[in-house]
Amino acid sequence: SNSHSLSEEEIDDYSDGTVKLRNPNIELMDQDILYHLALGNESHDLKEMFGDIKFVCMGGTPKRMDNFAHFIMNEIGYKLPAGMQLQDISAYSYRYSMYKVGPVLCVSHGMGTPSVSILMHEMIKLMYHAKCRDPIFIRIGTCGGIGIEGGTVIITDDALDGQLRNSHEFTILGETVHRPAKLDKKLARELKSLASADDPYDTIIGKTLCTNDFYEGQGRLDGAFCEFSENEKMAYLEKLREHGVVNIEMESTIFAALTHHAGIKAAVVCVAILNRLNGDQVNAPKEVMHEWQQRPQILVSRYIRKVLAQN
Ligand code: R2B
Ligand code: URA
Repeated sequence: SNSHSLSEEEIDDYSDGTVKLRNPNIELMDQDILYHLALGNESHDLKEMFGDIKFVCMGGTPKRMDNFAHFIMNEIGYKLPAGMQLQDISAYSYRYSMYKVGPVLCVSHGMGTPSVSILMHEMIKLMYHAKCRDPIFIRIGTCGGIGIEGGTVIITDDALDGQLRNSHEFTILGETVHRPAKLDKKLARELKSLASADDPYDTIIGKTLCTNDFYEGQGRLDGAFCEFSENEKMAYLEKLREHGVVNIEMESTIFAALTHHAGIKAAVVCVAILNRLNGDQVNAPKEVMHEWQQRPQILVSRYIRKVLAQN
């Protein structure tokens, strides 16, 4: 047998692209129930159901992911068997919703870090059980722009926590643990390259601030509570801007940290639904909002089509 252990790079070279779990307990269990997805490796043939997944797209709301599933079905020309409708695979979890369109899995993740964290554990285990090869995870979301107009598409290059650290802070057995919130820079640049000069909006790359709250946590004056002045709020947003932060949302660090920890390539693409330098209330008309929310989907669809055309 080998006298030296393999370096991480060597393991990568020999790996078949399947997702490895950094948890020795799972393979010793006689069954693994993915409770919040209403799936399990004994109750379902996960390899048969999900083994061909190449792209996992996540967004906050069930409706947006249902919408994305139908959109991407049309974009990649995927046909359901005659008489079939897209089914919410996780309907009986009553937590998240999940739609499969050929190699694309569309999943809702709810709002904020805890909701995304639970989902990521189960999605990464799902990739493992299903023996998916080199799946790519992409979050398509909404955000507040900082000096960036509503309707602008923003690709995250670095996800920062509320203290501007490029990591996600976990509390595990009562101890604080930091994991790097790293996204795939090459994937971010590739997504950016798919923006078209003909798009009637801008697509930019920048740093994203991830907070644990929408109101006080994002420096809003319009929550149920506010104990800072408008000047203090504006000074804070200005400080963020000087730091290169272009948008604020609530999931990027956990999404980046857990995909990176699992060795999965990931990207975050959000549309700004307001410019926080102009206010706090989200007041764009619903038709405008609907059109804006399709923009990250259009970019991700171009990417998926490009990759599928190469294979
Ligand atoms: C963006 O929008 C939600 C808050 O309105 C939150 O999930 C986020 O990151
Ligand atoms: N999502 C956020 O987290 N913040 C905003 O301002 C808008 C959407």
